[in-house]
Order: sequence, then C-alpha cells, then structure tokens
Amino acid sequence: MISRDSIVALSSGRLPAGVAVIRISGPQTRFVVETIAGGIVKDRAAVLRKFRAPDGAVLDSGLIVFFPGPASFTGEDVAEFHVHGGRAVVTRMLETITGFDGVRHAEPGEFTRRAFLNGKVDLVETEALADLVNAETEAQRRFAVQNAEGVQSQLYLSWRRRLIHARAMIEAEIDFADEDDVPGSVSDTVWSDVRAMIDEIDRHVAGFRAGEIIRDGFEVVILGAPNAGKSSLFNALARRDAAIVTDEPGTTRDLLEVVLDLQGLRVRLTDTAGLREAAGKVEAIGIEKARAKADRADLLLLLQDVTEPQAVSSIPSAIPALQVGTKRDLLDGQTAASADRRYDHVISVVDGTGVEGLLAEIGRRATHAAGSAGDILPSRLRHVELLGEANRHLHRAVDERAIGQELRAEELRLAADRLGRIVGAIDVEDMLDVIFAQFCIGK
Ligand SMILES: Nc1nc2c(ncn2[C@@H]2O[C@H](COP(=O)(O)OP(=O)(O)OP(=O)(O)O)[C@@H](O)[C@H]2O)c(=O)[nH]1
Ligand SMILES: [Mg+2]
Repeated sequence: MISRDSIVALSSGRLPAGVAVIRISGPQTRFVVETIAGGIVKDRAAVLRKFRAPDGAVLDSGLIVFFPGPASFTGEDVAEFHVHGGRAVVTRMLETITGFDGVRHAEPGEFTRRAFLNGKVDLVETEALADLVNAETEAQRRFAVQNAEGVQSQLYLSWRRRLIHARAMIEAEIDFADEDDVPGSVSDTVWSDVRAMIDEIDRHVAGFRAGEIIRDGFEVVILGAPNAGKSSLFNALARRDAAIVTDEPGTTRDLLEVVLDLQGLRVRLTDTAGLREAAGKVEAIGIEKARAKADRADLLLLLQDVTEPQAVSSIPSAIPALQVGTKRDLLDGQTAASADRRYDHVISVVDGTGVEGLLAEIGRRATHAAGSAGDILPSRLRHVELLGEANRHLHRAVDERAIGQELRAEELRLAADRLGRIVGAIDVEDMLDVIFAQFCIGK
C-alpha cells in the first residue's frame, strides 16, 4: 500500500530529555531529509548534520538516519532525526517538518498501522509491539518479545494450515468418491486430527488467565475485620505509607491499590474496608466494594488480629486464600508459637516478623498462576473470542455427520477463516481502529 501522506511524530519519551527522536514515514521523507539535513545521506547510517529550516535558519544539529523503503519499519521511506530533547527544539522541528506539503502529524499507532498494511508485521505481532512498549515488568517484557517475534502467530497459522489441508483432503474425497483408488479411511484420519486440534485450542484458550496475569497483574486482595491490621500490612508490602492507619476500627473506607513487582511479575495489591455488619453509610459502601473486589481476586489474604480473633462472614470460597494472623509482637513466646500453628502466616509489622515470608509466598503463587516462562498464551480477549468461534465450527464439523461431507468441509473453512482473522491474514478492516487505538503516538 502506498500512502500519499507522510506522517511525523516524536517517537521518544517525555521531554525534556537528553535526546529526542523524531520519526517520519512516507513518500516525502527523502525530500524532507535532503532539505533539512542539507543533502542526501547514506542509507541506514547515523550521520551527524546541522538541521535547517527551508529558509536556512538553524534548528539544531544531531544525527539523521535514513531507511529507504521497503526495508524499513513501515515498509515506506522512513527517517529519524535525533535532536536535543528540549521542548522548543522538538516543537520547532515538528512545525518545520509538518510545514512541508503532504506531511502531517501521525495518529496514535499510525506507523505500526502502516507496517501492518505493508505486510511487515501481522496483527498479533502488532498487539505484542503495543505490549512491549507498555511492558513494566520482566515477565511482561518476555511475553511481549516472544509474541512480537511471531511465536503466537506461528501457532495460529500452523492450525490454519492444518485446517486448509484437512479441507482439501475432504474435498478430494468428495470429488473422487466413486473412484476406487481413494481409500475411505482418509477422512477418518482427517477428522481425528481435527478432533485433536479442538483439544489443543481448548488448552491454549485455558491459558488466557495466565496471559492476563502477566499483562495486567495478579490480583491480591486483603480482607479482614476492622482493625485487623490490613492497612498496616498493605503499607509494609508497598514499602510506603500509602494507606492511613489508626487504632479506630473503620479507618479504611475505599479500595486502595498499589502495584508491586514480585519476581518480575506485576502484582496488584488492594487494601479494603474492614468487614463488619454494623457500619455507617460510607463504610457500608466500602464493604460492598471490598466484597465485589474479592470476587475477582486471584488470591485473598484473610487477616485476623491474633490477640482478639474475629470471624468475618461471606468470604468468596472459590478463591485461593491465605490465613494470616497479625500483631504477633503482642503475644508472648508460647502463645505466639501456638498461633503459628493456626495460620498459614503469622506476621508483625512492628518487628517485621513474617512479612518477607508472606511476600515470597505471594510471589510464588503469582509465578505459578502465570504459567511457565515461554508458554504460548492468548494475549487478547479478541484472540480468545475468535478461537472460540473457530472451535464452534470445528465441533460442528466433527460432530454433525448428518449434514454431509460438503457442509462439514465448509465448517472447516469457516474455522480456518477465524484463525486467519486473529493474525489479520484476511478481512480485518473492521478491527483495525480498535487495535491501533491502543498505541501511543509515534509508534
Ligand atoms: N502491635 C502491633 N500493632 C499493629 C500491627 N498491625 C497493625 N497494628 C495496629 O492495629 C491498629 C489497626 O491497624 P490498621 O492497619 O489501621 O487496621 P485495618 O485492618 O486497616 O483497620 P480498618 O481500616 O479500620 O479496617 C493500628 O493501631 C495499628 O497500629 C502489628 O503488627 N503489631
Ligand atoms: Mg485500614
């Protein structure tokens, strides 16, 4: 696809910075570079130049790198101006470049969109690039890099190839049905392979939560009676005074969240209002929110003050939970030892007992829930939905023998089509705006 417009944007981060990278892509790129950098520059080499406006005024000096299409990120002519990262420098550079005919500011994700339209990356790789740009933890980075390199796409494409092959075999059998030399057992082999693929797809889809944990974080919710020491633990794990702590029951009313990086994984920890029946209006709303949050958690920390244990009701039972005794420092040696046997962890934020151990256990649970490094997992709900549709067609193909081989083959085509839509091999115009809206400008 040849674009008529050229697009330009600041591709590097927040200003001021040591260096800012301004990227341009499109047919006017070569002319813009020659004008601003004062003549042609060597392909794909960083060249030091003085940058000037068309009227000759010096803008800055810096490096220019020119990537002639199609061997560039977008597939078009692309150039990068590396300038001093001051706000005025960047503003003036952008004003100058957009002053050329046919050059305008890029929209979010527009460089990547052009790369996709020119066949440089497929849709899943595109989504992985967005994840890579947003990655904050090591696990997010590893997952995104693997998918940006096409590991996930390869899986979908290999299923798609198997289905195209299966359909060809079935159609061949239909065409040569009256001839003797085509063994009837071909279709048996094909259908059993399709059945196996249904299981493979199901197993892959089952990993979606693990992928979400890597991308969005493992949800840990602290619950317990008022004054159990929830906010104190929350602050200890966050290593700062994020929540107010007082000896008054009912201090915390709203949900409070911090994000931790545990063993390279993103963990979202939420402090909640103490659960009790008699509560004022605001607190009652807080308690409602706490329960709703707990229903969606991956792990609950159920806190109880070991000096005056209070039971709390209606804790969601389906969610894994750790029983945590608090304020261990207030017990003498013997009662403390007996408390240690009654809880999974007994902690004190005063002397620090048990806090590291609890943190390590949360990290282990998160790591376990995120699966093994290198697992191929669906990384978007979009993938899971299309995989689900593919599997519905495959089920119809293998289970509904009564509809005949021709319609069963058609179901295989529809399933292959859904897999094609995931990577963007076919008919995805309607999805592009949604996908590219996830990007920042300049990517
Ligand atoms: N000695 C001791 N006191 C603690 C410990 N943890 C919390 N406390 C005290 O217990 C009281 C309640 O602590 P918070 O952390 O506010 O309890 P909470 O569960 O958040 O209470 P609400 O927000 O009201 O539900 C405060 O006075 C804390 O200083 C501990 O490990 N040892
Ligand atoms: Mg609190």
